Amino acid sequence: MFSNLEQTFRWFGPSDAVTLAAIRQTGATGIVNALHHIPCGDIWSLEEIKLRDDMIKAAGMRWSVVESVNIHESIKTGTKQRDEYIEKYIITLKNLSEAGIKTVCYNFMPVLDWTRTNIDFRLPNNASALRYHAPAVAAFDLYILERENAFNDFTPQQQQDAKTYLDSISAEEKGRLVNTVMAGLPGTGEVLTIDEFKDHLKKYAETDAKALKENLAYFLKAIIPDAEGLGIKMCIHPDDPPFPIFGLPRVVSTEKDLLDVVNACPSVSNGITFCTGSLGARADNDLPGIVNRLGTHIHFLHLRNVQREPGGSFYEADHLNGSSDMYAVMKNVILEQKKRLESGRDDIAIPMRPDHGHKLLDDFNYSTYPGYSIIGRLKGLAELRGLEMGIKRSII
Ligand code: DNO
Repeated sequence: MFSNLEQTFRWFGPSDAVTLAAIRQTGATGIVNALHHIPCGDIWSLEEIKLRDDMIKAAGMRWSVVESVNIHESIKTGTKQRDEYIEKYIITLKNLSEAGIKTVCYNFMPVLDWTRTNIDFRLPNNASALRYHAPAVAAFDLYILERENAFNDFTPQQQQDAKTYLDSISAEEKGRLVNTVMAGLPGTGEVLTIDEFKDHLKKYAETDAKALKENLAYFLKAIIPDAEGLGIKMCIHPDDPPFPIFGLPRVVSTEKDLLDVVNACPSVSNGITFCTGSLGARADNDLPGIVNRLGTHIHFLHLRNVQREPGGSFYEADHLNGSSDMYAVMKNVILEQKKRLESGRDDIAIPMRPDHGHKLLDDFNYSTYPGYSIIGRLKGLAELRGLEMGIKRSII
């Protein structure tokens, strides 16, 4: 029998209402963390990294994965300053490596990280989930942001649904929608104003999907040789949702996109964060098949489930239920571990985390980052580790 997946849990740092002591009780042994207080693009000093690492060690766990060292917008849009930011990025990687932290997650989504329209969507049992409601996004785009040419991106039916949705919500709900959509990077309390968002959009006027993909390849070619030398495994996180929104391109949404990423600079250091929740929002993403075909590049697993709804909407379901077949995904992950063992690789214990969780029970008494409640995630982790054990014992 080979080693299990490494059970990890995301922690947002000392300001997180979920403490390291609480996380330890979930059974997780690894922490997924970032220095969220350092502005995107700035170097993470060795001192700051060590300070954080010491906190995690003192709590009896290890800092397994950095999620994320975010990519400066100039790298995504390919401006003149990008080389300067790439140099800084590499210094951060050097410092992380020196501190012994070797798995680094990042994403290449323009301007916004993940996007939801409702962070308190009640399920029949009154648990609270996150939801992406396509008519709400369209309403925001067409009638609140009033983006130029936005009407071209929606069918007459979608425009009508957006209007109906907008007319049905109160002023307060409208304010909540704006705040939810404009929430910036996870781990920060930052919310963009509409004007700031419009300024960001302008910067993408010249950057279509083709250019964004080229800029990603440029970034990879620049950093991967250093990452490889440092023993760092980079793992790109897919787009969430995995399709373009607000006229912004998205280039890490499908299996083909992931293949383009790994082929842009072949190296063990150029890998993937396999996020079932992000990729699973598209019915045409064959999740178990992706693990089967691209498993060798997977350095980090985000396991959660979405329930797809008609018209591109979805909400976050229980970890084992929803539109994606978590059994089939887990089975192929275990088969990937077996392949690694047989080929002499030593990265069998792929770090995985229960991605997001519902708000349940006592979770309502804490203010946590949307999706990052403790009990909801503990439930997800417990289910996933049981699934892993059951499958492993029956097939190995
Ligand atoms: C959401 C997360 C994402 C993820 C980044 C990775 O909960 O999965 O925010 O951390 O996109 O860079």
